[in-house]
Amino acid sequence: MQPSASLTELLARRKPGHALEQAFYTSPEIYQTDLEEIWYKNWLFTTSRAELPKKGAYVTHKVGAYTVMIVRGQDDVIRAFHNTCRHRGSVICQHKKGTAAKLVCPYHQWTYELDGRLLWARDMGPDFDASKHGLKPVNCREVAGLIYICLAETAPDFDAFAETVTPYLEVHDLSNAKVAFQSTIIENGNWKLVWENNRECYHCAGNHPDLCRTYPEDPTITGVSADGTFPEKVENHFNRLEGMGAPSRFKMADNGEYRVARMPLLDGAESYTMNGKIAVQKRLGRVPVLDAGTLLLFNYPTTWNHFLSDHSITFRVTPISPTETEVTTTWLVHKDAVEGVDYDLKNLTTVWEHTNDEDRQVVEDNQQGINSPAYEPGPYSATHEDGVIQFVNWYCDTMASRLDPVKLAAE
Ligand code: 3BY
Ligand code: FES
Ligand code: FE
Repeated sequence: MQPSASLTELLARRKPGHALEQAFYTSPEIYQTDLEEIWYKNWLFTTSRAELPKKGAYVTHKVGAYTVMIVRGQDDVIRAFHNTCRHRGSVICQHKKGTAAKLVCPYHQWTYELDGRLLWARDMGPDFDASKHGLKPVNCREVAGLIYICLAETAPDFDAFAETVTPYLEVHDLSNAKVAFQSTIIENGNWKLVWENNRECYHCAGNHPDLCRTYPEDPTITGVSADGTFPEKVENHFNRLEGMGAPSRFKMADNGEYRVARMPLLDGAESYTMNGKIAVQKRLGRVPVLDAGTLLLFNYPTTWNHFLSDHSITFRVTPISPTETEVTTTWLVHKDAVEGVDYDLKNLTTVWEHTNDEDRQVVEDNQQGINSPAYEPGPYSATHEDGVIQFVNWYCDTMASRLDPVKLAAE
């Protein structure tokens, strides 16, 4: 296949510790290969149980050429299906989200049960076997209220991730959450630039005045601790919170795909608000102290998250084109918290609304500069950008192994 041959070359000649060559951020062929080798094969975070609050609730999600619906059944099990009718292929759910008693195709009204079985198809003749025309399932797993899908026929292992993160997430009680607010923005940049930006705080002091009131610029907080050690202050935080029953210690997957750690915020800060105090009085979760910091979870290629002592925030990354990426941010609060009584929506969302917009701007400027023929990949700061180096290594290693599995197996 032509594009993968040249991509293999580009991967082979890349300079470690440096930004990638232009084509990785602009080429339609590499974008297509990213979709096929990563987005159509990995587990992808899509939504949370809180976004599907009752039986029949659904959300749809587009990933590359696929459109998927994620549905809460009569049995409260959350399932995912390809959003393409088994008659002549129309999309079934036309909306981003909603609630339905049955899944009815808008074209000729073939009607499916929430578990995907075809219930009704008008005048299809005596030989028609409805049981052979159920919706095509998509792999779907839930971990502590977070819903992941995988578009591959055979999904990679999910259990190791689920086992690692479940104890960390349990104390945040996401099954008792509701959505307080959701924002979706398009960043005019390649999805890898969105990630590279997320994986460092080298840019924070210069771009995030509101976030920097509470979030430490310290690279050991955002990064991946290349040498495996943490400053005494962070170690003390891990020990203090673990002693109170809130798992906190830094853990990362062997292949670098995910990392979890409960990190301290700046001295005295409790949550991502302008004054650093908690935003929600009826708190989500059972974290024993207000200054528990932020439980950071990233899982490539779709999500980074902040789980706080009073609320939680999920972020979902979706590629739209070689130079456009959607970022959906969801603020989760306790299901019984009342807006205007237990929390003020503006107070809850301001810091990350601003931060997202500031990140959009730097990602778009980054893309614009990379589009220039004069662009030349520069070196990452080993001190401040070890998280970026780690992301780029994960991306390149994953692509190389999937494009040339035979060679890798022989090594
Ligand atoms: O969202 C994150 O994980 C961090 C917080 C600050 C900017 N970003 C590096
Ligand atoms: Fe769905 Fe005809 S395409 S009912
Ligand atoms: Fe940022």
